[in-house]
Amino acid sequence: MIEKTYTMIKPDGVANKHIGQIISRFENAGLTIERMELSKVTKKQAVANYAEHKGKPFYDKLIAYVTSGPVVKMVVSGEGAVSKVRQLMGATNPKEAAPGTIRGDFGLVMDENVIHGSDSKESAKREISIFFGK
Ligand code: IDP
Ligand code: MG
Repeated sequence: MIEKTYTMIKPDGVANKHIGQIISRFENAGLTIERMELSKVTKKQAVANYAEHKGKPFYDKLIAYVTSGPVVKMVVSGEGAVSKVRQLMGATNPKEAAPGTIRGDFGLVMDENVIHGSDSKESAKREISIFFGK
């Protein structure tokens, strides 16, 4: 079934000039870029997006990092888009992410791991509305 997901190239991915290669990977995987915006994440958006992590030891650093510079916010669609994007991203920790995945190839450390992608259809719906409105 065709579905939508939210994905975002994080500040390190933009700063290290990986935008083009990441978008190419999505398109080569048959996914469609539906919406795209280069801008900063507001504090409010960051807090809403990462609500599930509030109180964890890395939370404050995560919010500071994700709001630190421009990101590329995207809505991507396609067959199984949520899991396809998660597969292309690779494991959360770049040190454990397989070669050939976005985090495996472009990431260095857990704190700055290149890309975000919704983890379920429900998260996707919520996150699309946080970043692009209803
Ligand atoms: P995900 O991005 O692969 O879905 P989550 O567990 O949802 O991973 O964590 C959200 C983000 O929080 C991660 O992408 C990473 O930037 C950061 N993060 C998660 N766990 C840690 C940690 O143990 N140390 C530092 N940062 C972390
Ligand atoms: Mg997550």
